[in-house]
Amino acid sequence: MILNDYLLANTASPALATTISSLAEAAIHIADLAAQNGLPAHMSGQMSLGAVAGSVNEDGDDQKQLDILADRLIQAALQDAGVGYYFSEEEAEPLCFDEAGELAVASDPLDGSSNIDTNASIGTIFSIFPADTITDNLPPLGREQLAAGFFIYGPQTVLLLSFGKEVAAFALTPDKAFVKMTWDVVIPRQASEFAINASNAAYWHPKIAEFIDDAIYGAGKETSNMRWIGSLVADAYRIFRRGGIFLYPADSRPAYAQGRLRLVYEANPIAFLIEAAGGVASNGEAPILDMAVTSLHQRTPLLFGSADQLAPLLPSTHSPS
Ligand code: AFP
Repeated sequence: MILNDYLLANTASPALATTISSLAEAAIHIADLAAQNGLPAHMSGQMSLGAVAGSVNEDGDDQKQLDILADRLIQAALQDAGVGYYFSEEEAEPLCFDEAGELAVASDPLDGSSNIDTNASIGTIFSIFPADTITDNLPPLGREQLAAGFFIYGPQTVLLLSFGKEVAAFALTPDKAFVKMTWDVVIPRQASEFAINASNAAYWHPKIAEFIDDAIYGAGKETSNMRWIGSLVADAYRIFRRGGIFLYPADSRPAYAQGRLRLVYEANPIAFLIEAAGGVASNGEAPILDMAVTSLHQRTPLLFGSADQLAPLLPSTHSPS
């Protein structure tokens, strides 16, 4: 089944189907650009896409050439689709394309951009919600998303998409069609792989430190394995494929009091997918999808993946259904 047929069969909203289809077209261009990174300019027309563009985003992150190009491609796609509002990690303020547009999109146009020049998998994360749920220029609770997904640009370009009930995976074929994969996207409740940036160990709060110590030295040491790619979409994709957990917790550094990842552009769409696949996604106290959005670029601690494996780090009230 190709993506557009899946969209027709799984959403009653033509606007939602058109928006996702337009994002897919933009993703094909972004994948092509990433694949040309570092080629002589006369071949690709682009300088090194991992090069710092000389600007910073609202979070103070250096913007790479591909960050900016991806943001522009996403903007053009959403305008073509008639989307009303666009919230981008790369834009200080929301953009209004059409006050009458029924949908709004939040996106991290190029997640993992510090990996562009290392040829590690990178991606585009998106969240779609009704434009009339925007309050004080802010998106609604993550639980009110109509759809969410991400494209991962790696050995394969794959779209993981959910409308809330299941997660569907689509691989990009050589003739540039997104075709549904024969993969039942379900996260096992128990697994033994964990993903965390261990270079931050000196700053972890005791609960995290004890949990990781147990995985390395304690009862879990025989089976545990660790992976950290440093690209959220790549670490998340592995968890969708074989389970495990991802931890980017708050730590004792002032700049990381709320972790590193952004609620609107990263945590909410990822959490929407994770819950639809039977996993859990938490800030350590409560479900990500129930977190109030208080500022556009707010950060949140982000723990997600296999429910039973993550349970020791979550309040019992947050035990997955
Ligand atoms: P970049 O987009 O700056 O590469 O950041 C990637 C990211 O937002 C997310 O994709 C990773 O999981 C996380 O940051 C990696 O953070 P550390 O570099 O602190 O490990």
